[in-house]
Amino acid sequence: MNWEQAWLKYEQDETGTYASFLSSITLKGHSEVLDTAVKELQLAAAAMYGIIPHVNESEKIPHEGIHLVVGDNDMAIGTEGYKIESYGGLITVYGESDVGVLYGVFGVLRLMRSGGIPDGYQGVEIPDNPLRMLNHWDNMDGSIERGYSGESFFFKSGEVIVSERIMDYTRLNASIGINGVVINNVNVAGAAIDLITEKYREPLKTYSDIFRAHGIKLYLSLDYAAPMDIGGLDTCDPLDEQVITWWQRTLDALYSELPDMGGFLIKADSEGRPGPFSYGRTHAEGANMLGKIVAPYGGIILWRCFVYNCTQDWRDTTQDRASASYDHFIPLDGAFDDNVILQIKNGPMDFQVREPVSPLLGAMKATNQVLEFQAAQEYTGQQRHVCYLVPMWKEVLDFRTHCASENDRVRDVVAGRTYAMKHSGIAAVANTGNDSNWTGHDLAAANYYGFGRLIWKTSLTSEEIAEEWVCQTFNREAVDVICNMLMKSWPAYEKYTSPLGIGWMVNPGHHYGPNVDGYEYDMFGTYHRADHLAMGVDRTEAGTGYIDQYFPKNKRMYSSTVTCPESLLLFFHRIPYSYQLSTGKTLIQHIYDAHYEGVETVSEMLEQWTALEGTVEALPYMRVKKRLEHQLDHAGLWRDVVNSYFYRKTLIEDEKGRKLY
Ligand code: BDP
Repeated sequence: MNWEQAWLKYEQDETGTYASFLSSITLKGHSEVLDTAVKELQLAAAAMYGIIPHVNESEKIPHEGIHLVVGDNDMAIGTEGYKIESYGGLITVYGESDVGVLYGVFGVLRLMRSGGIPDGYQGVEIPDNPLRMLNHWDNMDGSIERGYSGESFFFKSGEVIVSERIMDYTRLNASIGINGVVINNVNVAGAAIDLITEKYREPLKTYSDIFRAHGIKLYLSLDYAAPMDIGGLDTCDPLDEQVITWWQRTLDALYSELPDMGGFLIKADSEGRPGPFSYGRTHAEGANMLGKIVAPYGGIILWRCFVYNCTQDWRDTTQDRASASYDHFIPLDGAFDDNVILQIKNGPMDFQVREPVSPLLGAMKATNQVLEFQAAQEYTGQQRHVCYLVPMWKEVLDFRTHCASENDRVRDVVAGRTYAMKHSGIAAVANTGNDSNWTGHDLAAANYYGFGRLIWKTSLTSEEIAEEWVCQTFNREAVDVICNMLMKSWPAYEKYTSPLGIGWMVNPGHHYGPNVDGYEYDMFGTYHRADHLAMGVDRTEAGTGYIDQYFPKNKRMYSSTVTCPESLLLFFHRIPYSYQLSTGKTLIQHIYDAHYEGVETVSEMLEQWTALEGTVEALPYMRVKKRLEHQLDHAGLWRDVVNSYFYRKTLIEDEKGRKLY
């Protein structure tokens, strides 16, 4: 094995603090999940203290060591929750189920290596979100759509890979509470269309077995046109009997061998994907057809709401791509079956560095909803720039939708606290690959770790999550510096890229690096609409009317330039360059200054990192240093391109007399 164990590398602990606890494990009964829990403790004991714990099978309460207890406790902690208690020489982990105990074991190991477990410690953890999922955009040729960490570790040259890395990956997921994984790209193409056929059954069974032993369910992305692409039919109309029979036969066969598959993720009728629309059917008709087939197996259908007409706002400034999801799905509220869940991106556009919260979240009162984040940094530096996304995700989760008088934050909606939803939760587009450090940039693993921890417990702060991660990945001496770098990385990225919520300004296609007009004069565009006087998109009632999609309080807030949060000013309004912001600066001066400040922060980050030489292991130290050097250079390019662009548009000089090109 030449890859690294990310935050699960259990390092030697010379203090010996937990050696006696890890020297004996007591439990009664067996299950594959409990075996996983014991194995993890054994791994930790060996690496941290060089000991092989004694495993006792007993009903009696031991005096020391670690005691794993399934079932027997008087607290309502749900099927995935756990309780940890530490008294004298004994740490007890209770769970109502074996999965709860496994999460508890990871909880114990995390505490041992970050905050500590003092005598008398008692802690109860119950996950906030029922579905906690990763979506991989991995293709069967081994490439990853929007992947910035090497190739896939699931697929290679049309085959499903079964390697030790799958085991390590699964452990990483279980340690942060992930309970569902979609392994293939939602833009299903090539060999992936066959994943549901007999051909790939064996390796998928192996995946499913490994996942099951870690409390995780396997999901696949489906090609909605599969009845045509592999079934030999000439339609994929969801109401056509032959189509229904084909799906029934195919999915029955799949479930007969993979009985605990979680279900399927589908992107239909968007970005060139076929779907029910093509046959004049609704999304509900399209999704429910599949829902009914998988329901007897306890399966679910995750139906993505990333649906828009790519060319709708071209040559028509009253049209607005941001409105698309809401327009499509609101009329269908209540029409989806119980086991169908709509998966909604956090913003109305597409994972920009700053977007308002999608107005769909909270607006559907009778539809299961899952929120979708993107850990892969497609528009946020592609894992060559540091951009710690947990603070962004927290802002989304904390947003008050005003869909109800209480419990109306996004985090309430997706946890199922606002409306009675049968299924809900959070998914993220994964940021992993086969690079030895998993995420390309070593610091991007904070987004992988942070995603899991945050959706498990949305009240954790970004700083707490960062600190835990640094303690387990690097070491305590590096905590302050690395946390500080992480915490300033998203604001810095925002400053040196596109201003005040307008987004985009990237090179089309690969989406890396500045290109202010890249998507401007384009029929698949997303527009800043800058001319020599003003920029931004008027989304008020006088403009595209998008703000109507929010509940009244938010609509009012966004409709006025005074109450609209400044960070989103250009998303909602068209603003003259001379407009004065709350800081007293004009819009144009803000653009100039913010771009300098952002680059300045990156330069500080590079200095901070350089000072860690010797504190952080040499290999990651060098890798991160190289990427920070690139980031500094590239941030400078962003600054100069954006500032010069607006200087030439406006011919307004920078008050500070800095060079413009
Ligand atoms: C965009 C990506 C594109 C994906 C699409 C999606 O650029 O590669 O196909 O999202 O979410 O961000 O399906």
